[in-house]
Amino acid sequence: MAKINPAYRRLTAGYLFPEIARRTREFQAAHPDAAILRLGIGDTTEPLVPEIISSLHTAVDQLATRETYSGYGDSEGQTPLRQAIADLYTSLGAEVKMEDVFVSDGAKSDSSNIQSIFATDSLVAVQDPAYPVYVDSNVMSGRTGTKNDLGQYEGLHYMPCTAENGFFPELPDRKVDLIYLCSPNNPTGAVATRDQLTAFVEYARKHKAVILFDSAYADFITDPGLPRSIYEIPGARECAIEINSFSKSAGFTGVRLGWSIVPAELSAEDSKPGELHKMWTRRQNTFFNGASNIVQAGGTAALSPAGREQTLAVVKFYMENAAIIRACLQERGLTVFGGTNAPYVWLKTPEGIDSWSFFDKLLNECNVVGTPGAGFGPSGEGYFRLSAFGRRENILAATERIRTQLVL
Ligand code: PGU
Repeated sequence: MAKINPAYRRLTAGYLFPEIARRTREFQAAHPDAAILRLGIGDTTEPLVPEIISSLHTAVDQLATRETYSGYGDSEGQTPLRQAIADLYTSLGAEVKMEDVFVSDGAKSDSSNIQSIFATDSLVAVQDPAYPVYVDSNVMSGRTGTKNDLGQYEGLHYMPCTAENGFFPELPDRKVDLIYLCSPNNPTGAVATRDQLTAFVEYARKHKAVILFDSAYADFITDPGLPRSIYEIPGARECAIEINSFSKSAGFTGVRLGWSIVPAELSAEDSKPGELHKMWTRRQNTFFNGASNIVQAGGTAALSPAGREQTLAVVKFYMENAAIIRACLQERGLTVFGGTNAPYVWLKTPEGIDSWSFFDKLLNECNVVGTPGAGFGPSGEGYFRLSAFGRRENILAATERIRTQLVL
């Protein structure tokens, strides 16, 4: 007799973005003439750059002849791509070796799968609000109890990120085992400073905790003084795994490619350096047959000098969108965070309006979709996220409607 995994029953709601899509569809059905503009999910809209397109074409053509055809590759990824990723870190002054790099089909899979190499009774710390995958995947893995009245899953350590602390958490006041950090942050747009990351690295080394550092938006940092990788911090190779993606920086949200860095020196309380690296290798070799060879060629091209120049120009374009959104909201007298080193603008909802009510209000009055802060955790209540990844004409139309139609 088959029995279900009871941990899934502890999830209190569907995954955030399909839920938003569902509510948007309902609204559209009720208002067929409404021209809805989507600034909800952080999904790229600009085409792939020429350098990537040409490498994808070449990789497809190579599959057309017996001489150049290739089948299964190493599940860790192709050597030229792993080397290009390691070189990217070298250019930041961070030490990452080709062997530390594990290519994947995206940061979402890695950020949820990585916990499988840690004990089920690990105490997991999460920023609140956070990318919902960190919490939901730990709930599904049985690391939590049910949700309490505060909207927190029992058994997780929530680290509030609020306007008061500049959206970067205090160090845990107790011993935790795994710490998810995301910088530039989804959803708040805040970027951790070198000192803030140093404090977490020191905490992790002292308590033998492991930091799971999601840097999916690193390329959106415009301030040269801010760290783009946890490995810019001395000692991080002993205590941190970094996860990154081609989704946002190269427009691969539909193409699918990401990576994780699991350094040889990394260790946990009960392991020697090297063991976690071996375990992740074993896990990926068993569960994953590698990212598509076509896509890996595209990723390697994205990291070539011409590829970087072209993709960073698109990143700059999205950041101009963020500036347009920020300016409009400020003009309307709203309190705005983020959007300067991250593609998300995080606004405080007007007094007395919770984040799901603001979702309805913006949809009704402006036909604009955003993401309610509460969807990212209880401390996201009273906030709202707008994505800068839209097409320019849609960003301009959405901001025009916010300027003229949003009743404040
Ligand atoms: N990590 C962070 C911090 C993210 O915000 C996202 C996407 C990912 C990882 C996913 O990266 P992939 O490499 O594409 O797997 N966040 C988007 C999309 C929502 C989702 O469910 O992934 C967002 O709107 O928050």
